[in-house]
Amino acid sequence: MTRSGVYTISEVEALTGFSAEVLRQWERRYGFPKPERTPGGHRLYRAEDVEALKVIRRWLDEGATPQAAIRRLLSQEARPGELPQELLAALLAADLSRAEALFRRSVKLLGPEGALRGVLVPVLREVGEGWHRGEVSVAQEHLATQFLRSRLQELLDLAGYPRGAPILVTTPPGERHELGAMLAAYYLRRRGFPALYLGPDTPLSDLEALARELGARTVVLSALLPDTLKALPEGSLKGLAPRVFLGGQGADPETARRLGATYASDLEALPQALEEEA
Ligand code: B12
Repeated sequence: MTRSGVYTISEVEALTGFSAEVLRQWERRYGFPKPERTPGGHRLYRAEDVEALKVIRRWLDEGATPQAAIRRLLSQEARPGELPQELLAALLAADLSRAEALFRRSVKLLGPEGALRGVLVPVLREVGEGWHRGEVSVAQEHLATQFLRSRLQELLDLAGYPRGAPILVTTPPGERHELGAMLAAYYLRRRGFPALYLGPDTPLSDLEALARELGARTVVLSALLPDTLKALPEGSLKGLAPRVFLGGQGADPETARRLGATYASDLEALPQALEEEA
């Protein structure tokens, strides 16, 4: 196994007995199994794919055709439109194996970015809003956020780490909402930028020192709470690195300007903004 829970095609061959040729053919014909790709284009399979292939093997041994077995496997799973709702229900019921299967299916059907945008972020918002309204307990919120955070971290790890001077990604001091920063790091990595996610709530003096030490030319900050930004003195983001981008629902162009950063309006446009500023 290359990394935790991730397998190369030859490892999947060894574990399931299906040849690489068969695996690629099924992927083309049936869209299953649908591995992630490394930036170099190599297939990376998940533990769930290996488990599903073992189930398929059993059904083939019992006389099913590959097409029928794969159809049967896929039909047992939730439909795309139901995924956020089903995942939310699984998380609130603390059924993590179902939650895991639903998230995998989201990635399979929608691709990693589609699953993040269309499933992970809406579910996270719903859980958090439920918590803010007092309908979801602190324990349920923690479990769900932790689960979703780990899935995002996993995708971030799978996206690989391109070479070059790192781009430091974090949240401003006092800001504990970290999923926006993790998403920003993910979008950058997927597009070949060496984004390094530091975790949330980094003191500005430490951030500046680290940027200098690592030769980072860019810092990206995600802010959800406008008040944490209001508390910062004028120009306080300016010296962190040659280029500092500020985004997230707590940020706006005026505040970014006051603090000495460039406002980034959305994640899709962030990689382009970085290239333009370079
Ligand atoms: C989950 C959550 C939490 C979790 C966070 C867990 C974690 N590890 O991150 C917990 C429970 C800990 C929490 C705590 C609090 N929360 Co809260 N939380 C949320 C919730 C539900 C979702 C936030 C989230 O992670 N979203 C996922 C991100 C990815 O989505 P997003 O923010 O929409 O991001 C999009 C864009 O903004 C953009 N983006 C984000 N970052 C960046 C960066 C760049 C560079 C770019 C280009 C774009 C970009 O892209 C994203 C995708 O479209 C929001 C509700 C909401 N409506 O957002 C409240 C919310 C943010 N929380 C809020 C509050 C008040 C708090 C607390 C103060 C509550 C309290 N009394 O303790 C604390 C503060 C903690 C702190 N000091 O930071 C308020 C903020 C209100 C405000 N405007 O000030 C909100 C809006 C809830 C509400 N309706 O009142 N929260």
